[in-house]
Amino acid sequence: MKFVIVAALSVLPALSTAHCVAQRVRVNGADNGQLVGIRVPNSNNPIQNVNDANFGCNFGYRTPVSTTVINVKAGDKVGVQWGHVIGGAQFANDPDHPIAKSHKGPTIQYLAKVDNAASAQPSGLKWFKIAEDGLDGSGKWGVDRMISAGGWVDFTLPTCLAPGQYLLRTEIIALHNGNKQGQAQFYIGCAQINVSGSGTSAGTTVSFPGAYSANDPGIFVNIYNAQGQPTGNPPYKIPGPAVMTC
Ligand SMILES: *[C@@H]1O[C@H](CO)[C@@H](O)[C@H](O)[C@H]1NC(C)=O
Ligand SMILES: [Cu+2]
Repeated sequence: MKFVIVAALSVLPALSTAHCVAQRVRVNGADNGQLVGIRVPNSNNPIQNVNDANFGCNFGYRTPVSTTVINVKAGDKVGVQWGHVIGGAQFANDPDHPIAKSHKGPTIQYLAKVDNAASAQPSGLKWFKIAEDGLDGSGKWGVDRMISAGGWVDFTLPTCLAPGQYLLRTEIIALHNGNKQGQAQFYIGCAQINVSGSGTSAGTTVSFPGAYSANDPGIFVNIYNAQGQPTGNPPYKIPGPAVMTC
């Protein structure tokens, strides 16, 4: 019987440790450098409990935490780079870099207005969504596009975004085990930005933790089609509020 149990465990989806961590920010293609202007956890482990107190900006940061606040303009193209570990691939053709291909799911970006992005505490903030990339009609996920782009997820800051300092909450939800409640994997990082411009707008705000539920249709979801391919069962509903519009 012991053998049977071991065999059963071994058929759980592999690569459960092939996690990732957000670690760089670029603005209109200009890379600010590793660990600059972003709070980067020491561990690449996901959070799985949507009610975790650290669901805003993760926890256990690599020290010293960057005190840089990255200057951006409303309308700029901002990118965050993810990697399996800090520093990139561990060897040529590292299959777990920037994340294991199994980890299909959406990439999502939120902002919260703060007085000082370098020192702001993430709990109790009001977050609004500015970008998201889920499942497209060809069965490709935001994570597939992130992998194709070498770990980068680029998005455009709304042109009407009010100026000021913000925490940028960047998120990947890996859904390879999403058919089991509580097994979706949330990868979260927070960058520190200072937006200039003449906009006056924000989006509908939510709290983290609070905005997601373990049984949201975009979290507790089987992404495998009848052939067992991770191409989703469209339409896929990305969790959280609607993306801010101008
Ligand atoms: C934020 O941007 C404004 C406008 O460009 C600038 O005056 C201010 O000094 C910046 N603040 C920080 C902390 O960089
Ligand atoms: Cu993982």
